[in-house]
Amino acid sequence: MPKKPPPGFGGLPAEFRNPKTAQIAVLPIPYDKTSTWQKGADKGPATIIAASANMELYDIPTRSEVYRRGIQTLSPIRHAGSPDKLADKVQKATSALFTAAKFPVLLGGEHSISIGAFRAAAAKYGDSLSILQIDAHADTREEYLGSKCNHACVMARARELAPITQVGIRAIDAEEVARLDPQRVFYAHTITTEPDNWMAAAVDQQRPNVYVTIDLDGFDPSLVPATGTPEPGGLSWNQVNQLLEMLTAERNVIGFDVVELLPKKELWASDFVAAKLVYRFLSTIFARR
Ligand SMILES: [Mn+2]
Repeated sequence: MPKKPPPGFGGLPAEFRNPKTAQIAVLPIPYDKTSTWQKGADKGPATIIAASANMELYDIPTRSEVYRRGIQTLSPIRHAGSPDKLADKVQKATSALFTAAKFPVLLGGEHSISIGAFRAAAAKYGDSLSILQIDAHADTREEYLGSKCNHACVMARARELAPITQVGIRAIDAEEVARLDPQRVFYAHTITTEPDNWMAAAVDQQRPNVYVTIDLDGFDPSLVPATGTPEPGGLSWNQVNQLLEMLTAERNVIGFDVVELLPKKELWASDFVAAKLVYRFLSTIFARR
């Protein structure tokens, strides 16, 4: 029998996933209720965690081993009801992590899982908070299919709490365009044709504390094809990493989520991109602490 990797993100030995000492907490939220095209995002968290057991734990750019800070993996939030009720549960769980001084990493699930985390972050950081989104879709519909917490409304809920910055956007409804702040949207087509000064502009407009929400469809589908609503013309691995490095150098990142992986067995590279993204971002953040 092949040896089974230890449970939890990173496949870490017990001493590095000890809940008593871990500085980082991974919260899986296998929720897929409001997605409108392909289903299966509820398989995302377990798939990312399984892929993460195959990563090298030394991060080359930061020359660090962030797992030594301790990464605990919490029991998943399992919820089959409305996204509105889910937001309450996620808010409570995220607030508890802030109170325990643990750095929260939420794994979706579809994008509606982020709403509770935005609320917890806003409750803790108030006017010093901004929210940075990487995504193909603006997700700024006021209401969709009868809910204000549908995945298509996530960033409309976010901007009620804090200023938002949207990066990689390339799918939007005309009604959403009319209501957004053009200074705070970095469309994918401008990112890919202009030099990298867009990154400094995106970072400059952040408040001191930043929550980051990463929808994996923000990447180009040639890199991450396993999402429910793929859109061509997305960001590259290096662009996303550069942006997150610049952000981390200039601002305090207080938590993040990675959402919308829709695992397909034959597209396993997507699973690994998601796992490595989580680990790289953690390495970047904690190398400065
Ligand atoms: Mn999204």
